[in-house]
Amino acid sequence: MHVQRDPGFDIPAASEITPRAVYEQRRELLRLLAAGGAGAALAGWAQRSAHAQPAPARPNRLAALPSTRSGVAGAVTMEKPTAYDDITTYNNFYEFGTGKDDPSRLAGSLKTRPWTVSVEGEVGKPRVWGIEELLKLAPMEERIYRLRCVEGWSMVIPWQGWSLAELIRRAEPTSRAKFVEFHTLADKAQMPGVNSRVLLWPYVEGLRIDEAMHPLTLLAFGLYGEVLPNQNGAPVRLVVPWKYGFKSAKSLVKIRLVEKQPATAWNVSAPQEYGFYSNVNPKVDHPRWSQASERRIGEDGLFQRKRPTAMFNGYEAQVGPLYAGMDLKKFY
Ligand SMILES: Nc1nc2c(c(=O)[nH]1)N[C@H]1C(S)=C(S)[C@@H](COP(=O)(O)O)O[C@H]1N2
Ligand SMILES: [Mo]
Repeated sequence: MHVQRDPGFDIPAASEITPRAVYEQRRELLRLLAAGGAGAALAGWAQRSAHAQPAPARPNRLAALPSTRSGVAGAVTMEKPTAYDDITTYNNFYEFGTGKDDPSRLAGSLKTRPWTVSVEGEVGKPRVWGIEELLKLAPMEERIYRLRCVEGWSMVIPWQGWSLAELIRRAEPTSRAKFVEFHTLADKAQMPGVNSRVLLWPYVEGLRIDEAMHPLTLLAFGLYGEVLPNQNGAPVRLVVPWKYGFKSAKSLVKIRLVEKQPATAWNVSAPQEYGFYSNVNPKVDHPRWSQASERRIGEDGLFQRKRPTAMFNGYEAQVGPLYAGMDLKKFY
């Protein structure tokens, strides 16, 4: 028999499969049902399960962003989500500096209202969307994705968002639209890192159109049931779970459909290190870092073993067909 399993993780302990909050919600539901009034109990249950992964209570909570679990194949990993504190204090967001704690210390200066995202280029219906319009464009889904950084670490992040395809479809791409370019904000007044020359600003990323239209490609507005903290790319960012983290551009302002493969910020800065595709691939090493295994943030005890990295970050069943027949050593 062929046993299907998520290749991205070793079988987790039972305590990892059911996060405590979800387990306790279930217990509460059973208790309410036993006490009678099943209708009211179920209504309350449905509402609460809109936050399957609640953010921890703390003084400065961000606005709630309710969502329901995604039905997209592969969108919810069974792996234990990384702690909210780790996800929001260990960041790469070079517009605020290159240190891991720079974004959480300095991104408070980012103004996320008003905010617009322009969808343009090879489309029949170009349009500038206000952030409030985007928040209502499609039902918010909870997706729990692995994120693998090319530097050799990974996290599991519960996002709120919807498939980027929803937005692209509404723009009506022309037959010449072969790639999608993502431009992020580069404002020296709000972003101290933009004064440095580490990268060519603005930060630009790109996908092939079929990658951009894949249901797993996410436009994210929140994490842990709240709007995105600035350091994670507020108010809206891309998340492409089968590619290295740098493809998931933060604080998007422009989405441009184009005919030719775009030049991307990382590919321009170091072409031997960062290819256009940048699919997670344990068999193709980065010149400075092995990609065969990874360190899970929050698990870094002295004796913590490294986890093996899975092909396409564990999303091979869903996205493998996009690359049928391609030499992934050449198209890295
Ligand atoms: N605009 C912008 N987006 C960015 C980056 C950046 O420096 N600027 N860093 C990327 C990298 S290298 C990673 S690993 C992820 C990290 O996302 P996180 O901080 O939400 O975990 O964001 C990506 N998106
Ligand atoms: Mo990264």
